[in-house]
Parts: sequence; structure tokens; C-alpha cells
Amino acid sequence: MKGQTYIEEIADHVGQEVLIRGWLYNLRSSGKIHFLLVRDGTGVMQAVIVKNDVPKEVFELARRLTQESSIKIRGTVRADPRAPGGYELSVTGLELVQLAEQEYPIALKEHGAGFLLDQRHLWIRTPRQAAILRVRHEVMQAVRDFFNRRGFIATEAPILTPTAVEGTTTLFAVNYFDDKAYLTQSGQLYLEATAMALGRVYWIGPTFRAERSKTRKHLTEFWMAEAEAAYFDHEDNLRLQEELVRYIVARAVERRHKELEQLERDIELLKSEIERPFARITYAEALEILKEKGRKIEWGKDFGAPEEEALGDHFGRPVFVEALPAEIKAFYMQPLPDDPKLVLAADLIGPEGYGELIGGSQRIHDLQLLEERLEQFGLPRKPYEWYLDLRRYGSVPHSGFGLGIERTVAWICGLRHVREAIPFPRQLYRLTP
Ligand code: NSS
Repeated sequence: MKGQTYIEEIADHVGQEVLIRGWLYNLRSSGKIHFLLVRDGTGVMQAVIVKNDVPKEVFELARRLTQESSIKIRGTVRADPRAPGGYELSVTGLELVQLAEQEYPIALKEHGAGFLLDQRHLWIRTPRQAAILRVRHEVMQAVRDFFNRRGFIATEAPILTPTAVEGTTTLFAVNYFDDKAYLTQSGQLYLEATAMALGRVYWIGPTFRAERSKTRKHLTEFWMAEAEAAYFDHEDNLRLQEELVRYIVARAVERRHKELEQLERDIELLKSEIERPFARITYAEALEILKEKGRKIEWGKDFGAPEEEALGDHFGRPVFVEALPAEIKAFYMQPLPDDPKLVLAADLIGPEGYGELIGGSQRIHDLQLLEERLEQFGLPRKPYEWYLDLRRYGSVPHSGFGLGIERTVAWICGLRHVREAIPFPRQLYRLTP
């Protein structure tokens, strides 16, 4: 018998004796037989202990096991269509690693979201949460593979920064010796510099925003996949985003089908959402569509959750909203050549109410214009000098975007709230565990 076998590979071991090392998820007993549900991080399977088939101590030990006790189990794998997952272990040996304390805080019953979030360190052990985290892993991996295959260089941006990227109202300030620093809102400015050195770059990194909004789409710490490419224009940028999103979703559907089924995701619906080319409308067209739906938005106002939801519903697939008003967007966005009130930026709105998945734009490459914009936005000049240098020495048109990892995971998994899409969510009133 080889060493540990993982439950996810159990189908390859029918008829063999294997060793599973994991935790007890549930125990049902009758006088002569114990049914253990065992999980090992890769899956859950049933192990059966028959009184007459094992030494007395083994049967007795099983009876005493509490939920989440850590155990090593030996047994023979049998295919059994009645067992959850289709396979069952006929136990020959059992060893206790640690007997979990009585009263597991999240025993198998219904709990409210607040309680479960307080117990997040244990909640992630449940099959549903573990499935979500596996899908998240797949999304991360898909982003990396997508960019690596296309010749983008993986890079990093600092977390401690002297400047704002996305407005000054959501900055987290920290003491930096005798100075003040901010936790990064986006790695973009640094990726612009790196793109001038390496051509095409990306990173997946943590980003921070002091969002006072308590919505189901906002975290204060979230992860972004960001890309930046020299000599890319707005059109190149949208094409890249669409290809990336399609790739991520297709890959999750292909490789995490089991998890998505477990999450009861409507996989056919998800697939249908990426079948056709993504929709593409201007901000002005979006206002028209919203008006027809009885949502009158004044020109120059940003969309809230209900507007994003209405647009997503209208198209039933991701939709780019472009030609956005400069006044509601960030300082670094390139104006439209024939209408400088608008910028060459786009938000990608997801379907089914998942809201904005991506924000991206072509960046201002002209020094003077960028200087003017900093001034208009009331941003201090000094900490941005290095950023202005990028326009002084070999400036080129360039573009990039940031995709919100948690919103993408929430959409793919069909989650109501982004807080389940990250191992340890940080929100307005949540800093623990
Ligand atoms: O503000 S963004 O729209 N754009 C940027 O930060 C650019 N500087 C990125 C770039 O061009 N390199 O944020 C990008 C995405 C947005 O579309 C959401 O999907 C996600 O980041 N996002 C968030 N997710 C969760 N919680 C919060 N608070 C949040 N804010 C943005």
C-alpha cells in the first residue's frame, strides 16, 4: 500500500487498500455499523466500519469520535453507486490524531451569515465553502496561464504607496515612520511604469479601499488581476479583456464542473453568457436603455448597483459601457479625440446582477494634459513626479485594466455576496477572524 491517497483520486484505487488522512465530517451509527463521512481537503467520502470486521478497539474508537476529529483511516475502496460520490471505504484500521473538543461551533445545522463569518476559520472547512475556494484557485490560475501564454510578464506593485489611484475618498492611511502612506487602491500606476520597461505586464495583487458602503459587492480588501500594455489602444484593451473573461469562465466550467454542480450553479446559463461576443454600448446609450426601463439618470452621474443590474439583465451577457464622462472617472484616462468630455475607458458589467467586473482605460500619454488633470482633480504634484516622468521619457499610448477577482468568482459560482469568494473577507465592520 502506498502512502496517503487523496479522496479526489479515489476512483483510481478501486479494490485496493488505501490510507486516508483527514477529518471526521459526520458520523452515523447503528449497533453494528458506523458510517463515517471523512473529508481530507480534496473531497468527502463515506467510510464504513462493520463491528465484526475490525478489532474491537477500532469499533469503540469510532464510536467516540467527535465532529472534526483528525483521523487516519485504512480501508479497501469499493465502487458503490449508493455512496455519496460513488465510492466507499471498507475500513480495516483507524487511528486518532486529535479528538476534537465537544460542541463543534458550527455543527451541521443552519446558521446565520454573521455567525458563520465570525467562524470563518472553521466555516471554510464545509464542502460548499471549500468548493468556492477551489473555483477561486482556478480563476487565479486561469488568469496566470492566460497572460503567461500571451507573453505578458508577471510583475508586482507595492502595497505601501504615497498616492491615490482611484480617488482620495477611499484611501486607507497608515503611519510610515514620520510620514503617511496609503495602502494601494490599484497597482496600475506602477504597472504603467513596468509596461514601459517590459512591454506587456500583469499582476494579481491585494488592493484596499476604505469603502463605507455595505453592499454585497464591496470589500475593503480585495484582489485584482491587472494588466498593462505599451502601444495598446482602447480597442486592443477591450479585445484583451473579452478574451480573458471568456477564458476564465470556460476554464472554470471545464475544470471545476464538479464544484459548480455542488454549488448548484446554473452552468448552462453561465456558458450561454460567454457564447456570443460581449455587448458594447456607450454611456449615452446606457442612459437611453435605463430610461426605457424607468430609471432616469442624469448625464454625468455614475451608475449604482440597480443600474448595473438593469444593464446586465438587459443584455444577458457581459456588456462594456464606454465613452464615459471624464468627470466621474479617474484622472489618468485618455479623452476621446473628438469629444474630450468623454474618456476612452470602459466598465465591463457582468450579467445576473454581478455588477462591474472590470474597469479599464487607455491612459493619458501627453505630459501637459496629465499635469492639467492632476491639477483639476486637486491631486498634489510631488508624489506623482515619477509618474509624470513616464510621459517625459519615451511616452507612448498605452492601456490596461483591472478585473475584480471576488466579483468574478461570485459570478462564476453564483454567490449572492462577494464575502464568500475570499478566504477571509474584510468589510466595513469585519476585521476578524
Ligand atoms: O476601480 S476600478 O474599476 N479600476 C481600477 O482600479 C483601475 N486602476 C484598474 C486598472 O486599470 N489597472 O476597479 C477594478 C475592479 C472593479 O471593476 C471591480 O470588479 C473591482 O475591481 N472592485 C472591487 N471589488 C470588491 N470590492 C471593492 N470595494 C471593489 N472596488 C473595485
